[in-house]
Amino acid sequence: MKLNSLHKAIFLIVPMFILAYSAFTLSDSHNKKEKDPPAAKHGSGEKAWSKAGNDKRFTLFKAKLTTANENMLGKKVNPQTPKEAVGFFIGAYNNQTHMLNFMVGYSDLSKGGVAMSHFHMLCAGDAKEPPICKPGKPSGPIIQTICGMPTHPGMVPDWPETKTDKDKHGLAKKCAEGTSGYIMGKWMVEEPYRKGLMDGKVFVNLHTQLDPKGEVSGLLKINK
Ligand SMILES: [Cu+2]
Repeated sequence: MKLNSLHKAIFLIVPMFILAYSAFTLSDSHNKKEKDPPAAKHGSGEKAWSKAGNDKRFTLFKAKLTTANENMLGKKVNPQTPKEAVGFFIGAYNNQTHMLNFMVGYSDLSKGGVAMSHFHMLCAGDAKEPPICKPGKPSGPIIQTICGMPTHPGMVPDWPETKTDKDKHGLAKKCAEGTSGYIMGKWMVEEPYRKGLMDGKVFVNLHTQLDPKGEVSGLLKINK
């Protein structure tokens, strides 16, 4: 089965990236206390994953990105979108430095692959949310570009006005080419979004030419 082999590939590859990223994050000069070598430095990817999961300095996140999730905000994918379109997100968030090291894998997207990708906030519209959320109105504004950017005005109507042009260029300037692939990056999560991240309100959205509003998306959930 195509999907099964994708799952296997992703779950074999991902722990190795986590391993590499954990080491990277631990050596982060933001926190001088962290002089110990990363616990996950030796051993297999599986061990690295489970050890990172036990490490209190990290919160691990996972998400499955699907076309069905695009209905979250009343969006509908194009009927021509491949039925097999799917993606995964996996990330290690350093609770001390607030750096989220991540990988987004995807498969069988529509022609052209990822045009742009962002972290969005799922806003209920209640008064207790970050200023980027519109009071009294559910919305899903971009809080950080992963790759690409809106290619023309109005393509992403919720673009935050508070962001600078520099921020708009995102964590990776260009999205990876192809209908299947992966994007890696790291995001220093700003204070207003940290609670939302922990509360499972941040989602990743992959936009394509066929589905400019989003083809697959998924909420980041803490891996327990
Ligand atoms: Cu987006």
